[in-house]
Amino acid sequence: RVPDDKDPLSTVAPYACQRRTSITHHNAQITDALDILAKAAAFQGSEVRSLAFTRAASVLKSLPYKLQSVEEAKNLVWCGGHCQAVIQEILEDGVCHEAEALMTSEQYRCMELLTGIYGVGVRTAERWYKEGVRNLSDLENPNIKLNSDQKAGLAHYTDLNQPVTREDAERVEHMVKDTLYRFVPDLKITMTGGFLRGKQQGHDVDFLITHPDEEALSGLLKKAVDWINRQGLLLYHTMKARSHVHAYKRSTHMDGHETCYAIFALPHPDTSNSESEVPGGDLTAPAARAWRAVRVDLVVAPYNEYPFALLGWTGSKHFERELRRFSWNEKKLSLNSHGLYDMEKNCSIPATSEEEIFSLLGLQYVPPPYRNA
Ligand code: 8DG
Ligand code: MN
Ligand code: MN
Repeated sequence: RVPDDKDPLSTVAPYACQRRTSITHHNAQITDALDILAKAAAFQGSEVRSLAFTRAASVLKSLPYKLQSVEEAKNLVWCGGHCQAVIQEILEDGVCHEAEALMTSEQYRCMELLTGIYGVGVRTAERWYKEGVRNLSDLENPNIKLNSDQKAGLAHYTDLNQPVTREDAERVEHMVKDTLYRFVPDLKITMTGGFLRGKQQGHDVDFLITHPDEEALSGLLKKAVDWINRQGLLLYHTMKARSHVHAYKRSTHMDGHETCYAIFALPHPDTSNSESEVPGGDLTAPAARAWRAVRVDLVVAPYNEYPFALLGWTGSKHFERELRRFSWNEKKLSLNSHGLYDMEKNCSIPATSEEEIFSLLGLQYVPPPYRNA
């Protein structure tokens, strides 16, 4: 069926980066179920099926009204038969039995538990599941080898699975800025990720750091991390050095920016004093401690790559994926967190703001609060 201008449904564009998607929307019950189906498919290693559910959920998150019948969904992009069945079931019964069954299945429960450990991805979790791991205590088995990320993730499991509130994030921001400005007072520091999109809570706090003078950035992360460590507030970190990323690496969200993936001990607001001791793990009951563990990502980008890094680190992950897919499929341009490349002319296209990048792609600017695809 050919969409026409009067059809409100025809306004749903096929790429998430062509749509506005707020945090709150009108079809949460349906998208919650689709998000579970997407996650379960990913847990089963079916990336393609997972993406299909994610796309359907994303379309419904951008709808400006509540779906009243499954008929209305038949005109929507990415809402195929399976998605329509989910919609119908929820509209009729108020629940999606498939999602309910998946969520209570042992595999889903274990995969959720294990991928909740910092440093554990789907593949590792799946291997452990096949080896019989069902609980965190099963990881004490000497046959299970944990890398250092995973050991830290396990040591701080409870705290890291406790949502980071906006108040927490603001206190982390204070700590990060206070530290970084000691070394370079006129740095540009932006909190990115979910909090920039207006989320009230997140799983970590992301920061992007830049300065027009490249010299000001050199060695900065190491100095900052050393300082935080001397305050007794660094629980764990790994540094990723700056690396060259090829323009054709557009299919991944990994980039070559210098990055510190850290776990900070964030002192509680009322108890923060320089004497608060930071032990090695979070085995003490959270209430008895004067701090909580928080995951923090610190990213350093050269000034000319800053708009691309900002666009790349603001998310959501699905919005990013769709931006790259749109750039490549519709414009034959390769977009990543370093720049925009014309592969045919073999040249990079500079930009000084996010607005300019959208405009170069022929897209309407989408402000961060509408990137919750
Ligand atoms: P949350 O933490 O509140 O749960 O949500 P989020 O802030 O949206 O998720 P995130 O996992 O912190 O990721 C934020 C954005 O950063 C997301 O769009 C993906 C992107 N991102 C990573 N790792 C990397 C990376 O190594 N390189 C690049 N370019 N982007 C990355 O998460
Ligand atoms: Mn984040
Ligand atoms: Mn992050």
